[in-house]
Amino acid sequence: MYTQALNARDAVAEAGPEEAGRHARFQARIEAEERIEPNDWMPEAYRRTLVRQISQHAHSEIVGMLPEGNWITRAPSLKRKAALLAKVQDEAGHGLYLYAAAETLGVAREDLVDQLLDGRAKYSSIFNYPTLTWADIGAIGWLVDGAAIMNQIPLCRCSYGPYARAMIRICKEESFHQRQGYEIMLTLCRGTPEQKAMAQDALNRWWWPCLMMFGPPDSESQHSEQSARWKIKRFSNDELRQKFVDATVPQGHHLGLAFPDPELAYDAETGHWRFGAIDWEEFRQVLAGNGPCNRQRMRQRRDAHAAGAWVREAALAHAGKRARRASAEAGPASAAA
Ligand code: BYC
Repeated sequence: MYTQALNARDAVAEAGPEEAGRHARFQARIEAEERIEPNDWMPEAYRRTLVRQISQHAHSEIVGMLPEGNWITRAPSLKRKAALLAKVQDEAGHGLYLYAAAETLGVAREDLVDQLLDGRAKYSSIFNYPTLTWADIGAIGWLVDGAAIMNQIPLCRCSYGPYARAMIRICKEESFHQRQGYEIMLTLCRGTPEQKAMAQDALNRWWWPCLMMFGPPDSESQHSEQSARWKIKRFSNDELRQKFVDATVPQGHHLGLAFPDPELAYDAETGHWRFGAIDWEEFRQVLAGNGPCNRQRMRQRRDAHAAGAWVREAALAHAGKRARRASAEAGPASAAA
């Protein structure tokens, strides 16, 4: 546990007084709530942590397009199809802002994408579950985007400037996604008994995986302590999970749905909803590549990447041509300057 934190501290202790002074000044800036910007000095471990988290976040947005993309051609009306298309496009945009934020840390987007495609980088466990009915699109918006917002609002105050600024726009769009999902659930719950049963079935299947989105319990979270010290994380995995449960249970009851957890109960003393034990073995299996859809998702991403190769080549050739034309037009004057 906390090996990364110990290693980071040991490395500083061994590095001598000058290095230790730099680390102390960096930590003082963090404590003073200053934003760290790309050209500022930062500990290598801070940079690595951000590259890991931001790139995995970007991959999640990109892989996250697949379960919903599955329903674009089968949305029940033109209005629903247009909203779903726009949501999936927003997710592509979020992936791009996040890759751009990661690039400010000196990594190449191509390398990050390779890490996803060859299985070295993780993406959110939640996107390895199937979307079996239209109600799953409602449940994803309501629950998955709801969980994402809970996790991401504090990231708007993350100590690293480019990540924090990207999150502000992402959160605005995610809250619209959450509302469109809840509205789908509301429509189904006010519809026929079959539609309500479909909504209930979606809640039954998505509830527990959504609680896993927040990551392992605090007692097993390797990165939390150091990330909290660096103010990358403002709340622990368990704190955010509890906030999500507290916010979501009344919303489910308003829909007239039951949560698939016999132990779910309101604790008047603490003001929180208590919930049953999470199946962490299922989480470990999904992270190990053995979830219901891991192989399908990675196959689809690899195929899409290969199919898009000509677009990337054409865009690079076009950019090269424009750059050559601009430098020819600028002519010798620009060379002299
Ligand atoms: N799935 O020490 P911990 C979205 C990994 S996209 C997979 O607690 P940390 C959306 C973790 O990476 C949602 N892996 O880590 C898109 C670490 O492994 P590595 C994505 C997980 O970083 C489209 C190990 O477990 N959101 O919202 O302190 C449509 C130990 O964990 C998961 C983000 O990425 C998981 N669920 O905390 C709709 C938010 N949980 O890296 C919606 C940004 C943990 O050492 N990320 N792991 O190999 C974070 O806030 C943090 O990285 C986490 C984990 C809370 C996720």
